[in-house]
Amino acid sequence: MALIDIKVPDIGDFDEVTVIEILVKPGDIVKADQSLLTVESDKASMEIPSSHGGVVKELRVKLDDKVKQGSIVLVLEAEADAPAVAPVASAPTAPVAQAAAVAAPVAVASAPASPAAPVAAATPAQTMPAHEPTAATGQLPHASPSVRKFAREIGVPLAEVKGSGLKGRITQDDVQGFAKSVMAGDVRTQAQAVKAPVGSGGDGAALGLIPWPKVDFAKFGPIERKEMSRIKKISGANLLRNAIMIPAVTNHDDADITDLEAFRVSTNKENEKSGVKVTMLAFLIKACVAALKKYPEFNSSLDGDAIVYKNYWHIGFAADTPNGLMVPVIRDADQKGVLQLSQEMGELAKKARDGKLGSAEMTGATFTISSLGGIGGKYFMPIINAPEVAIMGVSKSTMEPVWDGKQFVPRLMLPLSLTWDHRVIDGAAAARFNAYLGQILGDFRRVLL
Ligand code: CAO
Repeated sequence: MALIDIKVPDIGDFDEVTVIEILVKPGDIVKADQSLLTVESDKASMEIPSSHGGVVKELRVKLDDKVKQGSIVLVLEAEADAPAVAPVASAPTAPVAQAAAVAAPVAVASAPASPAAPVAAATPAQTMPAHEPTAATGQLPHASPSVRKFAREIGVPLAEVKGSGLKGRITQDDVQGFAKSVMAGDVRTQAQAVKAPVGSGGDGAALGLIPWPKVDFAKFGPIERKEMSRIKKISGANLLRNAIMIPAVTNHDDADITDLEAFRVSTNKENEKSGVKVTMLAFLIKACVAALKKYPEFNSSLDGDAIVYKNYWHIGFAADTPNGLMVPVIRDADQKGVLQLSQEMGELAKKARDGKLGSAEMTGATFTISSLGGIGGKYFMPIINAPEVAIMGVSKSTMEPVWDGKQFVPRLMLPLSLTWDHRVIDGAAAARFNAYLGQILGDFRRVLL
């Protein structure tokens, strides 16, 4: 029987990696391709498999040793006539691994498990991918590929598991323990916390937050308890997810709608008998469509690493109903005039209030407008309606003194609040979008340009 040196194979772009886990000991019988140790760079971890089957005679590395390609890991008494195999390690989970196509068949790094990350099968053409942290903490959870695989298989989000091993390393027992506590209801995963809004049963523990305050309100005065409507529960869960997951920024601006409001009032006088009242919101929809066409990233959605630009303009508008907030959608708003938009909005808002909106009338929006103008207030920060990437909040217009270069003149100013997803849109684009929208509202003939 031959003694064989088992060496570190090609480890991609990394010069040196650290031994963080030794999975075998002298005397162990190993099979070809079985993992012998786990090594880690500052970016990822991977397992070093055995190129032969046999008995481990001598370990040549210890924990925390630095090794590189060609370093001898251990000496193996190989099985008689056992053929060597090209060492290929466990499957990665990061999408980035699919893009890596390097010729050498080597160990493949594991990336943090994420529910969103598609599982890619290991292929000999893959090499160690650069790590892209997808965990909510932004930290790469320390765990061996076998533990990652196990966590993936039973659906445990590794980023939320606390490691009990060396330097906080997550072991299989930690994963099992986490799964048990979720089943027992002691712990909520982030996905569960998002499904149930914090405050309505969610305790935020999975987000590392202190518990939601539990107060016996009756101790301080008389109370009345009412269950939330179904719509409120559903919209609450969606709003919470969108508020947590989207890096959102709001830009405030004012638009001069003095002339537009005068035109709206006179149009309504002329059309009194038609029964259709032209609303400011209909003009806003039309103006927003023009701005969306000029700045298409506002009419897009994120899909993994890609941005999907939509060549249709379906505009959602927030409607206040007795049962809670609803967002009916006006389809193909670019193809409709202000009169038709006003009429459709009136019909959809009535349906929303009567609880008669069909699901087709609430889906497919590419951008949303939330108008509180009929009620009051000055600026607010609307929450983006995912998977859209922007939303326009409109407040009540007021007469204000505006400097025209020579004097202050009374102008009707409309407060605009544009919230946008910073992953897709930059602040400069948001400022331009608002400025352009302001120009259109200031002189609606620009829509024709
Ligand atoms: N500034 C000043 N006045 C405004 C205005 C504005 N920006 N927008 C509307 N108004 C006026 C209208 O001209 C109307 O006045 P008149 O009756 O004198 O003509 C009055 O306010 C009422 O308007 P409206 O609210 O009936 O009509 P609308 O087209 O502005 O809005 C709808 C329709 C469905 C959006 C609205 O009824 C609604 O539900 N708004 C609430 C939306 C909401 O809740 N958003 C927040 C979501 S986040 O929780």
